[in-house]
Amino acid sequence: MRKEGNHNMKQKLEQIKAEAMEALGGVSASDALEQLRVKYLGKKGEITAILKQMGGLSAEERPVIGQLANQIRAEIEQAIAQQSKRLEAAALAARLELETVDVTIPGQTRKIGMKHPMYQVLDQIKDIFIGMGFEVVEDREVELAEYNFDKLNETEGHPAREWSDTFYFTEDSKILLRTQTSPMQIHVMERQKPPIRMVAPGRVYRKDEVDATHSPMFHQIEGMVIDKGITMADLKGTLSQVARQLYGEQTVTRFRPHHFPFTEPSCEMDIQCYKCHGAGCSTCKGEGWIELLGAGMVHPKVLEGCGIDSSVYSGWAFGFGLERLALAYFKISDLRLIFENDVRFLEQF
Ligand code: 2U9
Repeated sequence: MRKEGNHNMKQKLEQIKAEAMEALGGVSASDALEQLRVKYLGKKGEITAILKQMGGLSAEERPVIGQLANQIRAEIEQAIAQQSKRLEAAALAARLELETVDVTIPGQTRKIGMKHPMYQVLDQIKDIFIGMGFEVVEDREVELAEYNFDKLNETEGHPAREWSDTFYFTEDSKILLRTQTSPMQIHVMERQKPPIRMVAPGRVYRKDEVDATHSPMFHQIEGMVIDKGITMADLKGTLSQVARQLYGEQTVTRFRPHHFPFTEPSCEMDIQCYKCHGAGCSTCKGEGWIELLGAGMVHPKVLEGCGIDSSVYSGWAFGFGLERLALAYFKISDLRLIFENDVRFLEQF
């Protein structure tokens, strides 16, 4: 009976070992491994159950079975430890695979915006004037006709005041979208005593159909100097210097007589073509000269209308369209490109 018990227990232990080893080989998760450890080696486990039965064995048999049981426990423990290591290594390999970064894949480039070409030109012009001590002024786009026309010596009957030319807000034609930036100079003269040195950039509106050279909204920049003893020589000297800073030191300027209601005398300033130096080419359309801006001595009536004594003070003013200047500066052929904001166009500047 005892012999049989001994034999049975040995067999049972070998069977446990074989079963445990097989089960361990198939384990693929650490919690399943822990379950097997409890099943075979735990307090209520199969080996412990065998050891508990050893009381029924003889004094000679007990150490034999005990030794065998301990040996098998040790073998299972070792197998569990090995399997645990294998599982950890497999988990690490899987994580490395999952989290691999391919440093050879080209990075995602971020599109960085840039300043609109017209505003690049405007910034340059503002910087030039700021460098000469001018103040940059901005003001309202909805104006009184009085400030947009009357105070600029554009009285009733002036063609620019036609309903077909101007965006009016009211039937009585008293409120409108400014057609020029000039009312900003009127506002400055009304609130500030000379000396005045200012530039006034901004949007202006006219009832024009859109085409390659027209838009119902465009930008102007105007400027004005008022002080004692200001003459046409100041106008010519300052504007020629601006042209040289914008187009290069070698730039040659010329002034032609013109007419504006708000200046007397009035003129237009051309620069000699920077490409052909006066010979005539495609840039200057064979002229040798490129028209840049209009200017003149502020009309005494305009000064007086703002409460400035024209026998004491005089001044000069200039104005030009920013889009037109930017088109020429960057050799852009169509005004509409300036407003469409197609990035393929904008990226080129
Ligand atoms: C005041 C007094 C004088 C501003 C000036 C021009 C000449 C001029 C236009 C040309 C084409 C602008 O883009 S455009 O429509 N302007 O040529 N502007 S002198 O003279 C002023 C302005 C305000 C009080």
